[in-house]
Amino acid sequence: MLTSTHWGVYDVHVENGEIARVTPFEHDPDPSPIGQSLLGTVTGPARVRRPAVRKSWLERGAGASTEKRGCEPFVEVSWDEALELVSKELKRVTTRFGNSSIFAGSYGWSSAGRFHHAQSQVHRFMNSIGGYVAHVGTYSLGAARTLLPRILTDMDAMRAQHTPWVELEKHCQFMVAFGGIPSKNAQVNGGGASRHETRPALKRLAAAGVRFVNISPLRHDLGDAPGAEWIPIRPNTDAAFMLAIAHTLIAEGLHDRAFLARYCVGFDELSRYVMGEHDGVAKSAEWASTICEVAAATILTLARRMAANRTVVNVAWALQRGDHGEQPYWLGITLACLLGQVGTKGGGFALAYGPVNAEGANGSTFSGPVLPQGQNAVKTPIPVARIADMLENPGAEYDFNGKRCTYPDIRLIYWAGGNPFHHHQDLNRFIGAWRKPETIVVNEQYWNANAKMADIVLPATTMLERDDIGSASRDRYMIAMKRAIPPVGESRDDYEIFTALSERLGTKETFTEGRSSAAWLRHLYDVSRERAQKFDIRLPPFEAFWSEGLVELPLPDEPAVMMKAYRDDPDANRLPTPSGKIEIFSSTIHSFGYDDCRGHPAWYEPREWLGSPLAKRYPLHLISHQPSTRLHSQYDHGSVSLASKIQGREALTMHPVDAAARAIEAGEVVRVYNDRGACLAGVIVDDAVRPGVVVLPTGAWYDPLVPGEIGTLDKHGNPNVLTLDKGTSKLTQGCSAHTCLVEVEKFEGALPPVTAFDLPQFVKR
Ligand SMILES: Nc1nc2c(c(=O)[nH]1)N[C@H]1C(S)=C(S)[C@@H](COP(=O)(O)OP(=O)(O)OC[C@H]3O[C@@H](n4cnc5c(=O)[nH]c(N)nc54)[C@H](O)[C@@H]3O)O[C@H]1N2
Ligand SMILES: Nc1nc2c(c(=O)[nH]1)N[C@H]1C(S)=C(S)[C@@H](COP(=O)(O)OP(=O)(O)OC[C@H]3O[C@@H](n4cnc5c(=O)[nH]c(N)nc54)[C@H](O)[C@@H]3O)O[C@H]1N2
Ligand SMILES: [Mo]
Repeated sequence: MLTSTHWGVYDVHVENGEIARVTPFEHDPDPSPIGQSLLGTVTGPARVRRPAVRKSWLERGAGASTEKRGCEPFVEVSWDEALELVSKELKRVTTRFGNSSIFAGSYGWSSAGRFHHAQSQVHRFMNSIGGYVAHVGTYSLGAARTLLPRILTDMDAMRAQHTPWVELEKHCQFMVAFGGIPSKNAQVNGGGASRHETRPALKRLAAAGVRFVNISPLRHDLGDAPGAEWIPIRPNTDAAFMLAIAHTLIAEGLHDRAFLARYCVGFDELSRYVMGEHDGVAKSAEWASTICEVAAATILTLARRMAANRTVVNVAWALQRGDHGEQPYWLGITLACLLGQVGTKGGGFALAYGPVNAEGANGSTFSGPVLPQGQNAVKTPIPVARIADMLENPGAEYDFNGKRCTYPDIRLIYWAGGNPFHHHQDLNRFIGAWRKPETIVVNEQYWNANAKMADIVLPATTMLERDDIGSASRDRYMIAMKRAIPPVGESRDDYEIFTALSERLGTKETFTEGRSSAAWLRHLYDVSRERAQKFDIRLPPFEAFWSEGLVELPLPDEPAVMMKAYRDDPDANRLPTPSGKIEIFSSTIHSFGYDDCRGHPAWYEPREWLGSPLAKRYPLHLISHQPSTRLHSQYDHGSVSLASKIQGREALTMHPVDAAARAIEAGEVVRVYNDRGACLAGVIVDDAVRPGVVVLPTGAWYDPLVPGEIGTLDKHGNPNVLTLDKGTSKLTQGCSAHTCLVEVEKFEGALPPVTAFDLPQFVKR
């Protein structure tokens, strides 16, 4: 039976009602091992099996002892009782405070199946009962999604144009990759990754003579491109590095004046800044070398090579997930404009190859079923990563993308398909903010911190327990995901849960439109089948698709070339910016008057970085990047993730010099700390990371020494007890996770056991 996950398609073999084996999809040239983590987890002990309610909430109702979230026992209840409690509470809150007091932005990746996509389900449900406070943007692309439409085009429109590997192989000569092209990340793709292409492609490109440069604190970020050169830049200083390349190109007359004049606005403003006419500081290679700790000669040589070759400037999403994350994105595009190769096969910019499998895949931009979410009557969404600000400051004003906005007053939170105790920064601050709402309801599959920190937990099925369709833009196969096993425990599909709640709230017809899940699946398929015709794709009828188990989508007639249409005819294909051109200077952004994001890209010191005074106390920059052994927190309790732990803790990589200076040896457990918090981690010593930088992947399930307490030690290695919770700028308010300084010391004393995967305490009423 095929199933699709965000990290690949697998054949799931069931024997005696148990998952016996998981084998890779036969058409996948480079399957991800993460699929093996389904074994033993889906039917394992960490599943939420019955509805459960936090004891004080059950006894005393909404708002009872919210400081006890995370440390109090749960009482298991029947579905009938749980649904009655939740529906009554929704009625109370909406009647008394209005729908704008419900936060159900519910950010998160959920599962790959498109109908049972939990985030879509909860949004649809909330819209059907009068709306909710939503989120805009993502943790992935917070700065980019808001910036790009102002200077280039919509992020998704741009993403769909990425020149595929097959073309780069023929035309690209030089790949300059900021943040590398980490194939650990390309294991993943939202909605599915049926054919993993990135790792084999990097090898083919290298064999075809493409030279790679990895500008990153971590050598492994281009570990799969044979012969890649490594420039170990100081984290969060890429904007300075890029400005110095611009300076070199301009000073040496290597920039393409004709391209800049025809396709861009604002070169003169940028040039004045770069040459130091504003502030008397030329943004030269010499200038950048002290900020980035990269030799000036290295920057000069790189700039000249970029001009002499057919060059792609690739900027990993990670670079905009830091304070002032707009700047390296704006500058990456600007560098490609200076080189004048935007719109050519094999040149220009990419944003980015590496984060997911889709970029570089030569696939159709068609994607299959989407559950319609309806209309939201509440018009006060927040930028997704500003949740703690919102909870702490109801009624407060903040800047966002040219507007003054006001935080709503949240009384109830409903989450399905995401894990804020995985994804949000500064978890100790967040735990305090999380105490503000009167009620927190989650639909969860596993007893992770998301479930343990809630008041009411409703057990949700996994993709192996329901029928669904897996599909993603530029992915080659659409997958019929057939139920492999019955629901575990008393778990129910999110759709069933919301149907039952709607029934109690009198909105069932609006939510279900009279369809069962089977009817929805067929309906959504039929709608997408019709839409496919616009892409010249003929999909088989539903029955044929379902019995075949998959459908292969045809390749596009012509592979995409990033920005080619614009290059070919900039008048007929004006960009959706005010000037219709690429905006190196944006008069709109300039008009907002923000001190942290002016009208042209520039260097701003991040809140904390290795060049800041804080580095005296916390001399190590923490990179909390995506984990290679799982998707975020999903399947951290699976075999693949567990095998990578050291003494049960998440592995932290540090440079031999930094380890020796602290008398730390590989395999030991350390305490990683700063003013915001502390966690334990197991140590890997490796010179693949730059001195002064430590790397601790995200996703270890939050595991407090004293549950529920603010500031307690995390025993397991969740980097978000350390990270900075600050908007990237007033313009974009994205997440700044990669901006974080820490210190590391050997952990002395008795090692507390990891309890992250244990069940909470249950008591009888
Ligand atoms: N420090 C740091 N933090 C980061 C980042 C970083 O780089 N550094 N990256 C950020 C980024 S880019 C992202 S996208 C976020 C990711 O953050 P999330 O998307 O919130 O992380 P996941 O672990 O994927 O959370 C999915 C949750 O949904 C549950 N789930 C899965 N399927 C279903 C389902 O069908 N129904 C229900 N009800 N639940 C389901 C899972 O059990 C899990 O708890 O993290 C962000 N956080
Ligand atoms: N296996 C796996 N793959 C995933 C995910 C997962 O959880 N697991 N999550 C997916 C998601 S939701 C997303 S959004 C994408 C994210 O994709 P990215 O945002 O690109 O991923 P990261 O792993 O955070 O960062 C990539 C690399 O950037 C480097 N880096 C960090 N900060 C800096 C900096 O300041 N300068 C430079 N030059 N380099 C820096 C780090 O060394 C890091 O390894 O990944 C996706 N892919
Ligand atoms: Mo993401």
